[in-house]
Amino acid sequence: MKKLISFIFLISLVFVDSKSYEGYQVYQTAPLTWESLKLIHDNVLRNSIYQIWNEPKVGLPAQIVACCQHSGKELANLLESMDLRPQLLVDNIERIFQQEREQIDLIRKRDEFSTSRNVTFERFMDYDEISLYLTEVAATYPEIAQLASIGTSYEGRQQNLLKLSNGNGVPKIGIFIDAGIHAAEWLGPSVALNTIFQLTANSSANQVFLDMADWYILPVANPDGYVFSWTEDRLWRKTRRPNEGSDCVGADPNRNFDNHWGEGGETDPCLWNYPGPNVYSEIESKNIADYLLSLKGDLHLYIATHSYGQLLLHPYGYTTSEVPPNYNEMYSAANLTASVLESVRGTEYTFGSSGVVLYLAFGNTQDFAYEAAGARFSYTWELPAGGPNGNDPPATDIKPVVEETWAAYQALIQRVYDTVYPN
Ligand code: 0X9
Ligand code: ZN
Repeated sequence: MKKLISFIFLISLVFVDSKSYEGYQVYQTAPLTWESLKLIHDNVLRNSIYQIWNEPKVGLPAQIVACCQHSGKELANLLESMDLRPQLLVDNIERIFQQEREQIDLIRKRDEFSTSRNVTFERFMDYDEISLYLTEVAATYPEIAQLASIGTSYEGRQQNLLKLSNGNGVPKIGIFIDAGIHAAEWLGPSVALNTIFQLTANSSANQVFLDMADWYILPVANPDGYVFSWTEDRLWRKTRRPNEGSDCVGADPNRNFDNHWGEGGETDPCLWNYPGPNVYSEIESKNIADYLLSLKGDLHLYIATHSYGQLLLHPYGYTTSEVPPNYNEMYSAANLTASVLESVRGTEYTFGSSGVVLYLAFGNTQDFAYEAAGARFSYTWELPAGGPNGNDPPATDIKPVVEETWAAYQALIQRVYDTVYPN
């Protein structure tokens, strides 16, 4: 009983004192064109009083956060002046986060200690729970699973990576999957954890994918940011390194890689996509880069897991005036993957070169893995959204998403394998 009480006390501590989004609103625009996307970038997102709810994408409505009613009205007027027909989508973000927290607490209480060393897809898992699960997998399946840290974060947390390999001598492809580089995107780690679950606890059904591939899975690429998004600010995206001369903390680790770094010209640390003061100012990005480079020659498929947008993006992200040499290969594999995703339960993904489908992004992991680490197939995988909530879906949607994603992985991996080892 004493144990139970201290456990309940502990979990209630997790959510104490976090930033409140009471009164924060989300405005949604009409679907964007190239012109209006540019207007949004130049006139709205460059103003750090507005926050992004999701990244604006051509063909989709933009969703922008303002606090609170007063600047909500100003935002609405600004969007109106751009002819973007703003509508109030969420009138109090805190209510959504409140429900999410209650749901997590409820399931934790229901499961008490029983699942503390297990994985769950009924709710999101925090950093410690994920670390514990990875340790447990490595201990339970020592013949195929190895836990390693690729390095230490700014605040001293491990970037835990699970390597899965049966080393049976059949030629293999190398697959690297990361998630959680953007802290607030909680759905990504769940997908990474399901991949681990499928290849271990469910290995009899999935044997073939261990025969075909060595897997390197990094479920929480940005641990400090991830912890901060659980304890302090649910919408936190970046790392947690303080910036000299600014109150704004961190940089976008997905803009900090040594591949066309900083060409977007963002120098304000308060921006959502601030690339940092220099290449690899963020130790988390440097650790990932070093690990990817160590796989060079053995790396065939790279997947950066993000949420959200239902997009399968491949290089280049830094230019629209050129396509990569094996564009057709990557495009066609994305096409196949999207068709499987649709076949499971109708989820429609858009696919193509990142810079064309989405927007230019410099110094990102997908271009780095492709150009510097030699991944023949390299994708940014933007998972589905949470309906009108935007952002991450309610916990009840985690299962269907991880399931459809696993089905799609199977087709993609077979395709990559057949391309690398034809006949
Ligand atoms: O902006 C990003 O880093 C990714 N989108 S997110 O909404 N998860 O932040 C997309 C990166 C993909 N690459 C390019 N757009 N070039
Ligand atoms: Zn992201």
